[in-house]
Amino acid sequence: MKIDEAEQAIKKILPEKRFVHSVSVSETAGRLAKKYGGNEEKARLAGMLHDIAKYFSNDELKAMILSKPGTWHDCLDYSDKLWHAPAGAIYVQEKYGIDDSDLLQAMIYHTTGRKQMTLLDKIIFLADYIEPGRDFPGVEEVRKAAEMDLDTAVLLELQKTIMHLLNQQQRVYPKTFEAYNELVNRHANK
Ligand code: DGI
Ligand code: FE
Ligand code: FE
Repeated sequence: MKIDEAEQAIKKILPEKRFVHSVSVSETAGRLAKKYGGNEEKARLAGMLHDIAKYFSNDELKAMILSKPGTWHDCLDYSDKLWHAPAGAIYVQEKYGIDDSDLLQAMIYHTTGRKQMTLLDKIIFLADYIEPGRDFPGVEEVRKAAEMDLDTAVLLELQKTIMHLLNQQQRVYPKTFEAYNELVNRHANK
């Protein structure tokens, strides 16, 4: 699928605000890929598509997630805000025949992160958080980190997300902790 086609597709599916966010994540992801030696085209495509399932109903999301075997099924036991990520990957695979597993994985884990994140996982995870339209406490710190070092920025984002969830007394998906723990270790050993 070409980026223009993806843009046209999400324009039909998503409300204006989410469409603008997706285009912005796509651009930010392309920029990060260029900076950190990733595949720019793939990063832009993954960014464009990452939230494609954001407005499907919970029943639809659940059915899509269960339609394929996968280690992400456990997200159904956590916040329903997590569900659009794996469901989106399943949707683009079925609907557009996208079979690039690197791209699909980056979509699946764009909300939570995971252990052993690939370069593309990190780029999409970060681009989603720091795209210029985002405005929440702490985002500027992560933006600055993203200009210096990718892992430092991803770690900071994980830390802020976990703290936010704890402050709201919400559950934290274990893969988010796993991603955080792994990066903290790597950091300490630097
Ligand atoms: O889809 P977006 O709004 O662009 O961004 P997202 O996919 O990162 O956001 C989904 C929301 O999920 C975000 O507000 C944080 C929330 N969330 C709920 N439980 C968890 C969680 N995020 C993580 N990383 N881990 C959780 O367990
Ligand atoms: Fe999302
Ligand atoms: Fe997003």
